[in-house]
Amino acid sequence: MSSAPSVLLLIPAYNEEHRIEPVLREYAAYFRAHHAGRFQLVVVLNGCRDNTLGVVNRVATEFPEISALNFPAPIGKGGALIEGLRLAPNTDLIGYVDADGATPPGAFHELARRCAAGEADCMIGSRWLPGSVLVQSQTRLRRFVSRCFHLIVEWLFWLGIKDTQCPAKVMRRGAAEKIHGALRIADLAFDVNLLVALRRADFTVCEVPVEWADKLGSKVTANLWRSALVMFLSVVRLRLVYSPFYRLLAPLRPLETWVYLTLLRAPAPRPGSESKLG
Ligand SMILES: Nc1nc2c(ncn2[C@@H]2O[C@H](COP(=O)(O)OP(=O)(O)O)[C@@H](O)[C@H]2O)c(=O)[nH]1
Ligand SMILES: [Mg+2]
Repeated sequence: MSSAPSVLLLIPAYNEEHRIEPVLREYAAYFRAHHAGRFQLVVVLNGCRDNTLGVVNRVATEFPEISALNFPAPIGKGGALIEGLRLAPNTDLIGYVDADGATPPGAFHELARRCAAGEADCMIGSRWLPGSVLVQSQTRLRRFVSRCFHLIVEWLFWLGIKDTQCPAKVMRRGAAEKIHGALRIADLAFDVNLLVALRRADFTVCEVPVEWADKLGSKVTANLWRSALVMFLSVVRLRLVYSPFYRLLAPLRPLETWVYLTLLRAPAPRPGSESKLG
């Protein structure tokens, strides 16, 4: 890869009209000043009930490297990233961060730089490794729930990754293209789906300490118990997807969709062909 790879940054966004504008401006300005290769920033929205799309389009008139992909259906953060990752063939590196600016552009750029240098096929930020800089950490309860989730994920998948949920990840085009068919989880457990798919396809994942500043207005913290339950169900589901019994459970799929959509008001997992799993 050349010394200045093209970078495509996805930002999933749901009702972010109050948080996203400074983040878009900071990222665009930073990459103009510090990155010699092509930089594209694509905000992937779905079902927003506010003016997030208007805000993104307004900033995009000043920064043509910014654009929006809007899906009216409630496809969830994971669903939005699955759609966004379809753009991988247009770039060398593709990654994502949250719309709230918790990951500063310099921290994301560092992940991209190390990925381009060949350190790993996918570089991920971690708030739980020594050396991470937490300008503002999450609430105590959120951190406790996060650690319980981590233990469950570790018990189910043995990933050896301390912070699967840090939304600062970047990977090589080839890795994103190869594992795209194995991405199913539309809710916030999407990151686990991504990491398991990468590992199963023998791509290398490297976790590095990251700079992080937690922001007010988190939708996860506002619905912590429901989000935690949905994520728990999704990782158990993912474990089953990779088990030999999964096909036997096919008749239960309509029930599963009903539980997600109606009972939990969460995006249902996306259907996929089992043969595409890594
Ligand atoms: N497209 C899309 N983005 C979402 C959805 N839910 C959350 N997000 C985005 O996912 C990111 C993480 O949400 P956030 O509230 O910051 O959660 P936290 O950082 O984990 O506390 C933000 O950029 C949200 O706008 C969704 O249903 N659809
Ligand atoms: Mg966030």
